[in-house]
Parts: sequence; C-alpha cells; structure tokens
Amino acid sequence: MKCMAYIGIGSNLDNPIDHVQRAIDEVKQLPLSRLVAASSLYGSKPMGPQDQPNYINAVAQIETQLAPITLLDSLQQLEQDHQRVREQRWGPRTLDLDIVVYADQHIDHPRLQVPHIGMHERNFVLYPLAEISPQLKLPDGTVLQQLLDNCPLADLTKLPL
Ligand code: A4P
Ligand code: MG
Repeated sequence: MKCMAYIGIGSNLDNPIDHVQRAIDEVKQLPLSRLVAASSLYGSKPMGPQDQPNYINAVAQIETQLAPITLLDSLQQLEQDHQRVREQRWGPRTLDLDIVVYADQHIDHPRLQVPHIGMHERNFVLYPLAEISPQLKLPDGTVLQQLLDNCPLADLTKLPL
C-alpha cells in the first residue's frame, strides 16, 4: 500500500545546509519510495539548549510502501551515515530525521510516536510543511492552518534558493 509521509529534517553542525540538502537527496533514494516534494531550507534558532548553533530545517514529502518502523530504521541509518553522535537530548546534531506524519495513522510504539509529538510547537516543522502541503489534515482532524495560527513564525527565515 502506498502511503504519504512527511519527514522533518534538521541539522546544526558541520555545514548544516549541506547535510540537509544531502539528506533530501538520500530520502529521494529510499527503497519503495518516491519524493513528492521538498520544502525550502529554513534557518531557525535552537529549541532547547541555547548553547548550540542555529539549525537548518526542511520537510520532505514522500509516497512510500515502507511500513512506519521500516521507514524509521532507514532514516536512522541515514542519520548514522551522517556520523551523528547522540549525546545530549535536544543537543546539536549533524542530522536529525523525524517522521512527522505517516498517512492518517496514529502510532504509539516504544520507538515511534506519530504524528510527531512536538510538531504543534515547532515553527521549523509547521511552516515548511505548509509550504508543500497547505491543506494537510492530521489524523485527529486538526487542519494545519489551525496549528500555524497558534505557532508564531518568530525568527524562522526561509533561505533563498
Ligand atoms: N522517535 C519517536 N517518535 C519518532 C518520530 N516520529 N520520528 C524515537 C523519529 N524518531 C522518533 O530521537 C530519540 C528517539 O525518538 C529515536 O530513537 C526514535 O526511536 P533522537 O532524534 O535520537 O533523540 P533526540 O533528538 O535527542 O530527542 P528528540 O526528542 O527526538 O529530539 P527532537 O524532537 O528530534 O528535537 N531546534 C531547531 N531550531 N530545529 C531542530 O530541528 N531539533 C531538536 C531535536 C532540538 N532543537 C531543535 C531541532
Ligand atoms: Mg529525532
């Protein structure tokens, strides 16, 4: 079965623009998947500990036949390929790939919660998402526009192409 999924991409170490652009390319090559759209790149201030560099964020939309956990495995493999070292929660990273939305599924698994629990308060997820899928509805019926209304753009900046 083909499902629409949205992947949140973030990086704030070692030339983050390059990590995010490469990640989009790698997501494009995931097995049994097709890249439908990729947002612009956005610059954002760190959420969480402030003593870390600013982030580059983007969102990719894919159509995939990978099951959610298989998709998570593939994304974690890509994170590994970018030499990501997990040290501090919400700390700096070369590449972070989150499954933001997977079809109309609500998933509560020890390794995977979807929709991503933090998305409501993350302008660096919601605004790129709106750029590629303004009509998106979450499984509970919430429309993306409602979330945007409650999440200021603040200092999120769209990078020029
Ligand atoms: N996991 C559960 N649900 C998901 C999901 N929907 N997608 C599990 C991906 N993974 C999911 O993640 C920890 C575990 O979450 C994974 O092993 C997976 O099984 P992690 O990325 O290894 O750990 P973490 O990053 O230390 O914690 P967390 O809570 O996942 O951090 P986030 O939410 O990824 O946030 N500021 C800006 N401006 N931009 C950012 O992108 N990112 C973070 C990290 C902090 N501040 C940021 C940004
Ligand atoms: Mg993560």
